[in-house]
Amino acid sequence: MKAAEAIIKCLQLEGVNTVYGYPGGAVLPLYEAMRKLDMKHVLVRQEQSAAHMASGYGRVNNKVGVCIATSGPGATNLLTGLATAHMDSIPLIAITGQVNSKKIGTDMFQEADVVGASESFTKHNYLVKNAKDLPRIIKEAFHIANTGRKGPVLIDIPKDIQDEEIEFIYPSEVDIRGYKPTISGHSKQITRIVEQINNARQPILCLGGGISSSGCNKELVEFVEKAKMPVVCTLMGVDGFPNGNPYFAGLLGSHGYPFVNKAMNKADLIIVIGARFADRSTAVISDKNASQYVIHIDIDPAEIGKNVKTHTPVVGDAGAILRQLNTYDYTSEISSWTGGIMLERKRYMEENLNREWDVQGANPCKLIKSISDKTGRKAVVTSDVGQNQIWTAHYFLADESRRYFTSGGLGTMGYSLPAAIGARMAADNDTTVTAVMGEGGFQMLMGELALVREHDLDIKVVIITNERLGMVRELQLNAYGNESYYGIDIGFNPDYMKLAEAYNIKGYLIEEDSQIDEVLEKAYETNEPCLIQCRVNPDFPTLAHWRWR
Ligand SMILES: Cc1ncc(C[n+]2csc(CCOP(=O)(O)OP(=O)(O)O)c2C)c(N)n1
Repeated sequence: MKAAEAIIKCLQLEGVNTVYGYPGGAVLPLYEAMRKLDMKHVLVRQEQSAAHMASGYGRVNNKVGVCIATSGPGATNLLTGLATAHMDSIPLIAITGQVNSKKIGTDMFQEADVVGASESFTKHNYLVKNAKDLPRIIKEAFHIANTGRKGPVLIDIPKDIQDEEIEFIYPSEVDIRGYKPTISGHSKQITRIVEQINNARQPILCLGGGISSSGCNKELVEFVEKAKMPVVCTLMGVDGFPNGNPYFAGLLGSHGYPFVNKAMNKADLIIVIGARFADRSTAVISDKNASQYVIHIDIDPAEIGKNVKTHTPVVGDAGAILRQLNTYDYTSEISSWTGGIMLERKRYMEENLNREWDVQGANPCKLIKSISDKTGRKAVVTSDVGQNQIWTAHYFLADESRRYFTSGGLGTMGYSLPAAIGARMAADNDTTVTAVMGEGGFQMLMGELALVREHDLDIKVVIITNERLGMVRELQLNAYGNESYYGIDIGFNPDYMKLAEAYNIKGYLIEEDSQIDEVLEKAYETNEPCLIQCRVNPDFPTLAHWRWR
């Protein structure tokens, strides 16, 4: 069998039925193999989107999405998408074509050292030198991408190698020397955690994306209901724990709730699970009290203690460790601490939603809260980067895991629409998919709107427009004072209603709060895609609460 056919066969044996890609000369044999072997190919409009779509596709059901690009510019376009997935530990497989193996290093047409370039953006990468290694490499790639700390794996395959004939044998097992992720927590560390919880007066549990990645939401709820401690989350952990649960306090960090950051300062015990605990989560937590005890649980030992001093490091899978913790009883008396934080949450949410802003136009917080109320439990929301991301993280209530997708670590504008397309293709029909973004992020990869109609995807595309790069404007205001704006005006916006029409999807415009419910009613009553533009005043802030300190 041709090596190219063997590659597609391997993907099929891994359960892959859709790949996101863009063809070119260096992947011609692969495309011919896809045609022959009936692999569904989704033609994206820019390779970066292929990686974001594979990410959204994989995130809904805990699968591994696959993206494909040709050599040179195709592969370099893919890199931002890979870096985005890498920062957020999202498993995916990227296959790139490469120039003929004998020509590598000659600066041949469309040659780029993508293995070198992607080194720091992938969990692992391969340059295939021998066609007969391909089945083993693909088996390994899936294993590496989806185990331990998950992440993208790139396989760069010269065109002549794709054309070779090989005997097809797909290995049933993988054995990679030096790669054996630790799953269970060390028993002594587990008993230390239990002791610490029982001695704590003001504990907090902080969740990151590792919870969804491990698929341990049930174990987590059981643990929290036993230990009765308040739960906070990073941006990647928003959908790790039911947002309606009485122990859920919400988002921490630079864009989090002020009462959560205050509680983090006061806590005598912080247990971090499946989070990098990086600057966006910790930078605003000032005057950490000296007696604060930190336990950091993560599958990647390199993350533990990297940013914050850790007293008890625990390496392992979040689910396995929670199962261990659930075998104990918890006796600490913390109900007034937990109750106090929950009361603050209630007050904060009510105050913010009912607050009269002294700016005209639609209130983006109300818009997102209404989308959340309207779509109920089986909803996936993707958000882009900027103010829209923060409004969504605050007011979209995720009740189940794998519901809120955003680019947390790299903060890649343009993520939302392609991720929603991938998510829509993988989600079941009961799940609504909504993509929220600003006009800056939308215009970065807006060509993908074509796929919404082309594939008849029921996605509600929500663009919150303020004729500015809103988040940067707000940062400039906070850093340099009033009216010190520069380089953030979007001097021309297309007519979004006509744009929707051009793509043959329905367009709705929201200009004030009173239109929100009516538009959402129409948008969600059918299974048809639509584009909703919500005009927001550029003075509407996300970061006002930074000044709480
Ligand atoms: C690819 C990329 N370029 C630049 C940035 C820096 N950046 C962060 S937020 C932001 C503004 C986003 O504006 P818009 O998409 O209109 O959303 P808004 O903040 O108004 O909701 C920019 C430019 C980024 N995160 N990603």
